[in-house]
Amino acid sequence: MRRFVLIFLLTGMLVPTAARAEDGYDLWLRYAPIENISLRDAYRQTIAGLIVQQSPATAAMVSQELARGLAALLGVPVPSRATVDRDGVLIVGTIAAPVIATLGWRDELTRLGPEGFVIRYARINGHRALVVASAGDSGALYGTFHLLRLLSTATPIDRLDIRERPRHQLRLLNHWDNLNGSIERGYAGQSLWRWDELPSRVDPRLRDYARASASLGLNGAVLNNVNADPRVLTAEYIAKVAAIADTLRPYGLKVYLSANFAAPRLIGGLATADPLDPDVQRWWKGKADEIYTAIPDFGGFLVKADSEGQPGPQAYQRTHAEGANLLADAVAPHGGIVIWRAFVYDAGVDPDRVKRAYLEFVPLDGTFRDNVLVQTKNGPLDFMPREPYHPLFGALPKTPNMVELQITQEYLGHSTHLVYLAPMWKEFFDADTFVKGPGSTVAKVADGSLQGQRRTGIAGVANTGTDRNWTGHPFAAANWYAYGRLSWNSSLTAEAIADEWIVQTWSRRPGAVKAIATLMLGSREAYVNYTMPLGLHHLIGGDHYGVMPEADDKRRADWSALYYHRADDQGIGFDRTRRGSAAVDQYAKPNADRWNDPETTPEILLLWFHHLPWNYRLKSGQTLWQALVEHYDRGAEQAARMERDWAALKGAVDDERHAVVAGTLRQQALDAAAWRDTCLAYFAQFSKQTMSAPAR
Ligand code: GCV
Repeated sequence: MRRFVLIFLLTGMLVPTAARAEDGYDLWLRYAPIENISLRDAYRQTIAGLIVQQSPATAAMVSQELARGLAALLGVPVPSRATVDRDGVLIVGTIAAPVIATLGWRDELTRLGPEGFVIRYARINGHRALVVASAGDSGALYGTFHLLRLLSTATPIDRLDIRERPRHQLRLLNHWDNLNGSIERGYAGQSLWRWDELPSRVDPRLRDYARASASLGLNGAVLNNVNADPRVLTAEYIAKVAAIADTLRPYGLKVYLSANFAAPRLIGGLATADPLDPDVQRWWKGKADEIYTAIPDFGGFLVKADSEGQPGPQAYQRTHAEGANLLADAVAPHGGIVIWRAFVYDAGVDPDRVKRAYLEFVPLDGTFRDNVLVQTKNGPLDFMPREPYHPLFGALPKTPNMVELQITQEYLGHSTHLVYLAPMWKEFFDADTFVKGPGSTVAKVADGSLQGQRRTGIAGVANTGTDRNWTGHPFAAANWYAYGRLSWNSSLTAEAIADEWIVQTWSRRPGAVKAIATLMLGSREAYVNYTMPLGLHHLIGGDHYGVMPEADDKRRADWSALYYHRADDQGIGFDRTRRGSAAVDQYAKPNADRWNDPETTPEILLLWFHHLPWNYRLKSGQTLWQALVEHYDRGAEQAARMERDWAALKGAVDDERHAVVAGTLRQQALDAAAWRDTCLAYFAQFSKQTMSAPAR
């Protein structure tokens, strides 16, 4: 009997889950049935009926999502249009809704803003109801997704009292999509927009793109590549963009466009694009009016200017601020904004590429219009697997400085390597700039709390495409997810985000969750170990994938591996101390002083800041060469272990996706070994030392 009871407890509590073919399309919105019967029953009692009260377009989205999610999670459809005549009704609405208005939450909801929300219980007509309420439609939608996430992650909800608001106002995806359907640095198929079919047909898939983005609280998408084709600003394309905007709008997503600075010349028939020329100013105003007529809530323009061949104001001896202000004045009457990228590295500015953006932008602080944000990559070079934070963070106190992260894995193994990026982004957000004393983290610069910027934002270069699973590698979806969650709240931990994503995407079984989380959380450091140990960077060629320490690009020195590693008989690394390029002095003290001295520089960034002899002694007592060998070895071993650990998960997750990931991990292990062997053989020419690590 006792035995029977035990078996019942272990198995009888679980609802058998129906086998389903998994192709990754559903992302983290799989809504797999809750296996634990008592939890499922508690959910069913708490949410036995629905009332949704907000403006019609978003109400439809909320109702559809709840119908879909609840039916799948709870195993029964939940009736909508309920009335509060018993316990167990879920109410979703804005303060304008009659049922919410009676609750006395107006001030609190107003303080949380139209994107914030509360989720808590209320007594209505003497009955206990669960309420998701917001000052705005978007907030009610985000609250709905938040609640569905709690259910999906099997979180008890009997005592909820949640208050949320986003940390950054703009939470954008930047799509580097070209008008011919290709995606620059995209590794998951073609552009989702299918420009050719627009505006007459909008791919229904765009609704799922919008759902997934909205489920994370993202609120905008820049549709086209920053290397911008000016034709996107023609009437033909504005109509296409308007069709996308109509589809994304109910999900709280605004559309933005990358603008080519020379558009007045290239498509406007003017002889110049000089920002101080009245005809040019008129042209941009007219263009903005035209866009806003078609898309009244158009977000604004993103501009890459005077960078990598893109046109900009400097051709007319004007500054970046003069260029940005030209477009800002054009969109200002419509409430639009301009996002001006700080990714510039004109070789004439300084011999060290990582210093150039700071040198150009710091003198311009305070000269941009109110509706301009500067957008700065997390590091001063270009999305390397590890960089120190960009010195512009904290150095533009009078300018909103928007963060640009790269979700697509341009320098992190494309869609072949499993690399979970949240630990890298957390390292960035948690870095202390010291600009206002200890605790002046990048996170506080970015969310405006340190320096009081009125506008804030964060952008992620998207990794989505037409691949059935959206992101190519099934685990690359975790990076879209993590980006969205951090853009909402940069204080979430990489661990918590991984757990949430795994539970919603793969399995709720604790053993599987732990094993997958371990694999994910170690993956970024593994990638760093086999591609850029101790801060050594850019050992790549043009495809930004394969190992190429000998790369010597004749077009530009700063596209060459040789420019960065500087290996010779004496040693290796880039001297950015005061005896070298003095890049350290772009950082506030004490970072500048610490990083000026190899003894006080964190080892993870040693060769970023220093050129050191091969026999330089690290704190461990190892020589620099020995440490390099050990890191390369460790990285290759970590990649091999990831493959083994994933193999052990066979049967714990669905076979379809398991097989896909197993295939990519095989390649990753091979690549990691190639990185180790190639780099060590190459550097051994200079160090004249053996590759003395075990097992090779
Ligand atoms: C869109 C790097 C990439 C380019 C990209 C550029 C940028 O250089 O390799 O593909 O161009 O960054 O961010 O503008």
